[in-house]
Amino acid sequence: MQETATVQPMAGVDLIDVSTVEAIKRHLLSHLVHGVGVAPQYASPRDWMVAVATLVRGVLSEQYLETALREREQKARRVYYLSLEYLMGRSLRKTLLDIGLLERVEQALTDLGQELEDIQEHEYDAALGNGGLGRLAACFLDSLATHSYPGFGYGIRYEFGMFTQRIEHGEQVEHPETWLRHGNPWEFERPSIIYPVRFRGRMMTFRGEDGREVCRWIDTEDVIAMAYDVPVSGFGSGVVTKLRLWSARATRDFDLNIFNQGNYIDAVKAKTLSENLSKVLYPADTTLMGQELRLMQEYFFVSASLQDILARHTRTYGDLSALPEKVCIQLNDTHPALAVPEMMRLLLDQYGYDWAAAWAMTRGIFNYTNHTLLPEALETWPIAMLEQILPRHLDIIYKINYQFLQQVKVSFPGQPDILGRLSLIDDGARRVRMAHLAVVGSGHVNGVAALHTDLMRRHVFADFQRLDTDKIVNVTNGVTQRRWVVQSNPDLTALIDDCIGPRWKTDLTELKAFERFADDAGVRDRFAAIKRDNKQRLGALVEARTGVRFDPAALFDSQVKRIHEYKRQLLNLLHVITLYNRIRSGQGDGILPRCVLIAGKSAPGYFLAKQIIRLINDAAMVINNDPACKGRLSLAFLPNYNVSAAEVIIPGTDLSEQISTAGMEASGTGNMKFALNGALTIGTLDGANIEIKDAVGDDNIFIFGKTAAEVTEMRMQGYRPWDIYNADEELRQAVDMIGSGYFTPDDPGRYRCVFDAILTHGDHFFVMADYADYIRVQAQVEQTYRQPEDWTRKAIINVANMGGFSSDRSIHDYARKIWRITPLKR
Ligand code: 26V
Repeated sequence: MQETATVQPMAGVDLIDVSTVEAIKRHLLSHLVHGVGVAPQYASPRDWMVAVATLVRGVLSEQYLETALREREQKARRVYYLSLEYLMGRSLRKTLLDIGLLERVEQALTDLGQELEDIQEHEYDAALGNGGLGRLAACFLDSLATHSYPGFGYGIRYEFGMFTQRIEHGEQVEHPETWLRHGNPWEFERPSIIYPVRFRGRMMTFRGEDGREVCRWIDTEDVIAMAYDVPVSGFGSGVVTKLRLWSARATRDFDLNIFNQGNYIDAVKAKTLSENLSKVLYPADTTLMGQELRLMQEYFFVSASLQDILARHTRTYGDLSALPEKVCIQLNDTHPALAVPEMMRLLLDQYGYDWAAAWAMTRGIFNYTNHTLLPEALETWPIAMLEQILPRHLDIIYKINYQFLQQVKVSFPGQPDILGRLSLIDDGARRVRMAHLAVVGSGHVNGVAALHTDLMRRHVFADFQRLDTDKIVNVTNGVTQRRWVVQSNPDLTALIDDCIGPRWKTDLTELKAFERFADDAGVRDRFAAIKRDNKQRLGALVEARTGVRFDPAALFDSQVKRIHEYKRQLLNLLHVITLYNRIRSGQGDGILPRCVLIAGKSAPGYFLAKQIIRLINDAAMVINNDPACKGRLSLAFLPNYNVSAAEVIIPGTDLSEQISTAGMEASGTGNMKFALNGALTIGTLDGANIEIKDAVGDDNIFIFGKTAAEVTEMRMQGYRPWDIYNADEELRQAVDMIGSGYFTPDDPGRYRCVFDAILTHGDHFFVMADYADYIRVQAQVEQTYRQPEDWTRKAIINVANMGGFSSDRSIHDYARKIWRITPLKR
């Protein structure tokens, strides 16, 4: 027996020596020669990037192994984050900052004739996500590790992440993103961590020896899930969280069949088919229900993750009796909601639990976050498809539903209507409602901003709210200040450090102390100079990628996010066209010079969103080439918006556009990143904008437009966009230019569909209704920007009052309200 309980994790292992610049240089040269296989004098910037990443990965591995050991020793309760999406972006500079090696590595590289600034550009963005939901998952991993929470992420290692967007003749063209083509220096391949995942087949039910009903799922088609582990560092905590990504492999049976059946080509085809499951991220964030491959992807991911969780738990604790005490699983939207019936299946069919015990455990483990109320984005799956692909799960879902509706009957006697509304099955459409499944299977359900949670309670999930008033809770989103300020805005970081010290990096509420510097002229000057430098950098990026010149003396006005009708890039464009018309009609003399930047991807099948991109580009061509606009108005659409582009755009922006139709943007997180970097917001009372307004104060934000309640009211009263159009001269002119082909004289009908959307078809997103107020408030923006002192003062007040919008706060909220986990002890 050993004397001490603490195990020496790395006993006998030489930890990597990164304590000096000289040691780092030796490691880098060695990695080039022994790892990359290239002589240092011939190494390319990418080779250097790989050498640095490999060195850093080694340090992370040491920290990860130690973290895992502490978790095991402390028998810590852990949260597992299940998400089909992680929008990580690049990791090199971020990780160097986290582990405190940035300066030493920069110096080492400089000594070796390289610059980190250059080589970091050769890392591909890990873009395993569509937008807000995926980026939130990435921020959460950062906060978990930084605050030493026992956490673990599961996802899919898509071979093709989010597509690359090119603009050809003004139109979005999607190109596959082959981010793995040079390998991924951050991951650890785990060929021995594999699980079979089964599909199709049929069920066989019989009575076991004890008389209990036993279910067998037989004649299945199987795929293997293989793990790849990506370590995610915390800032200054020494804790590393694991992100485990599954890759689909054909089973060995395939290989055997190849030899046995003699039908070699068909066997290889089948192998390729099963490996398709982890091939590509679905690039849509609304509606693709009914795509068989997507359903299979969701189940593949869920099944592998749960098998892994149960196997690991059994290894540590002997059996599953402590599972609900030690394991908590967060469902990131309904995409992993099949985890509920899958957990039941594993407990019933593999581990031999009876229904009541299995259901009690399952309900105690899961929680579900809802990220959107848009009806078309709420997942449902055809019963017929589930029957084919996951017959056992459909069976379990029916049984869950039956028992759930029995309870509903008790709670609401004599109200048969409510049964149909609450049912997991939409009988008319013959579909399974995944959100209902997730709610019924979860202890807590949360929305992502106060308004969103309120709307959940009052509308989409109103019946569930009546059933259990404690289940639905709010956890407002947040963003990590480590990536979105420390890494991407180093000069602002230095200024804040000089004023209030460095504690805000792990406790953002400390920023409040920065507020008093709004009255310090010296700090204001420095703040303004930093913004100016960041605008210079953004201007250079815009010019390099679009050819449009952005003069840093102008107001930089940005709207960057997925292209969606509800996010209303069109409203922004109507403002730009209005300014253009004023300039054309000779009213341009007093106008405030403004550079408008729009960026974002459209789902490949979302016709109107793609037309909006094209319209922006066509309008930009006319506006930017009109001599009357020179020095007054520029419009650019930056192609291929991604995390790396955001890191340049956000610090270089003066005005942040957050102009969704009230009630439709669940939270927004870009809104938080901009305000935290000293942009002022123009926005509607939607999502987290409301909480941002409450934090920064009404004088320091530009709010306009109808409220969510007013939008609902207008919809019920019968909304008449034509009346608004007819009554507003400037609006009519701008809309007519779109509808009649002003920007595309060679193809005048091109944007008729846009005109129809905002008029003929009823303007579902209330663009007409909010136009006049938007234009009015944009004029206030101009007035304020003309008072640079005043503007900068407001910007500083914004930064200082963003303390509540760190993902650290979100994670502390989840830990306390939902997960019941505590940080690891040292
Ligand atoms: C939905 C669907 C529907 C089926 C097809 C595939 C797919 C993929 C993703 C989604 C989820 C879209 C929901 C989403 O990203 N919501 C955003 O979540 C952010 C983080 O909570 C929030 O800030 C944004 O307001 C919200 O739009």
